[in-house]
Amino acid sequence: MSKKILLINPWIHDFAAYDFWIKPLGLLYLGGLLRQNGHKVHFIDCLDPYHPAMPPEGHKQPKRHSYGNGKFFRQIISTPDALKMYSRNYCRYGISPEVFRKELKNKQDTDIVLITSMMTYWYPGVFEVIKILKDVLPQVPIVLGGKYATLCHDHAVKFSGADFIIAGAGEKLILQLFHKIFDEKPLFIPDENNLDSYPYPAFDLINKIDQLPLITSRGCPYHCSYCASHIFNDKFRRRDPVKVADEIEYWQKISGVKNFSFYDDALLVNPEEMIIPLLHGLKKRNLSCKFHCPNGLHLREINEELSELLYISGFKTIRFGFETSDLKRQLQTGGKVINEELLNGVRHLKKAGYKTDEIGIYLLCGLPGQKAREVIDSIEFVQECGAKPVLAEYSPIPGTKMWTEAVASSSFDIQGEPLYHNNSLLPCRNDDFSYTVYEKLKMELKNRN
Ligand code: B12
Ligand code: SF4
Repeated sequence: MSKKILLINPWIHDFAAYDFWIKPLGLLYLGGLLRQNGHKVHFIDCLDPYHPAMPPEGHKQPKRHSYGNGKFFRQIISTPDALKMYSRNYCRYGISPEVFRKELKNKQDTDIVLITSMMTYWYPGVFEVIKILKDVLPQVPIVLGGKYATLCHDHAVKFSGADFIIAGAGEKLILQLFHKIFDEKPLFIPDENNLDSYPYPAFDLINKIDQLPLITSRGCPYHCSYCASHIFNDKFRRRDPVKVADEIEYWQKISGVKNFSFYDDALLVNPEEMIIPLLHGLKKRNLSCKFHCPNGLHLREINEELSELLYISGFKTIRFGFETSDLKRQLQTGGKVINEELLNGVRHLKKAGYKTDEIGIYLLCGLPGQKAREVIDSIEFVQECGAKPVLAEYSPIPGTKMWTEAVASSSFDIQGEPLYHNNSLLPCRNDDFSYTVYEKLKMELKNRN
């Protein structure tokens, strides 16, 4: 029998948060699948920057940009005890709890709630949602999944208050859970080896679509020691580029959306398998799109042809994962890129028309044992190549190869308290690469731009 399902994208609690094309893609994929199985799906997005009941009187609307990124609503809240040593404001990003409660009160006939979770250190926003749910809809079972629920599974089981906690890709597991709780045999089970058998995400549930996330693959062929990609997907699987183009065309036709963000771990790898046919396909369909890649792209694949194709196809925000110019560390951490590839890549991108400021190069800083000199050299190398360095503070992740080293090097209890995974704390900083050095570098980069 058809069930009423409520999907919830929880608040972010943090010192800072910016909507860098953030959408709960995994949760909305599950929404699409459950709908295909005959259920009714509703959605509350605690991060909705356009919620009609917001902002409360006297407060401002968050500033948004035409590409679909921008600020969230924000309220200062009390800092958790573990972070009290910081004097910075700690905030709840998203709609107010009053507005959330009101929405819940209108959903008394809900049979089950599904909550997603993103960064491990954002769990307090998830817990607040669960606490309110237990108050307003006390009889309704709560299922928690997503990044935090997977990477800090034991912590979530112990402290979240959710009734069911699911680790990893949710498609198969949520159908199994429905069978267990409601004795519901699935009407439709997608083929995990064929990503195109997954129904489209339930994007129509988004209040106002200003951009949509896309994913053309799951997983990554590399295994970098600081990255959790393999924990979510042990194999690299891709969609058919024609089916991806169909999906882009579909969403553009029904919602008019022009801005899309790619969430892939390895969008450009083997370009002839995906990005080249995809972009040629879109060109034939005469679609006018703008693409944004806030998650790092691979530099190895960037040649003259691909650079031109990205430029003329409307890739407006391009960021690349370079991480460090130190060859030894490049090889030790997974070998996804070497210096020569950055140099050549930037040359091709510039020739295609991109300007220095448009080519963002992520540099990981605050890695266990990393010296300030390595970060400074990396910044200088990126600048010499003619691109823009973007510092990405290392967030230690349980289950990754680097985790043991991170635990040993951090002065924070990162094993016991996920709040200390927060990249903005620089959890694995040391006396040489200290917070002061980091702030100085960050300021210098800001002043240059
Ligand atoms: C896209 C992305 C981003 C986007 C935003 C995405 C978003 N939705 O918010 C951007 C670029 C902004 C971003 C930023 C950062 N990110 Co990021 N990001 C990702 C990425 C590549 C993909 C996430 C995704 O949507 N995947 C696609 C969907 C389909 O998968 P999914 O969300 O996992 O959903 C599935 C399951 O989890 C599950 N599921 C999900 N919800 C639910 C709910 C229920 C009820 C159930 C049953 C199941 C379930 O089923 C889904 C379908 O299979 C992941 C890496 C990865 N491979 O997952 C890193 C990742 C999440 N990011 C990470 C990091 C480190 C960062 C940064 C800190 C990087 C930095 N140093 O600057 C910043 C932090 C941002 C900030 N502080 O504001 C880490 C996590 C760190 C942590 N401690 O939690 C990850 C894991 C990458 C890594 N290094 O290993 N990121
Ligand atoms: S290439 Fe990127 S996504 Fe793949 S394992 Fe390395 S850091 Fe993770």
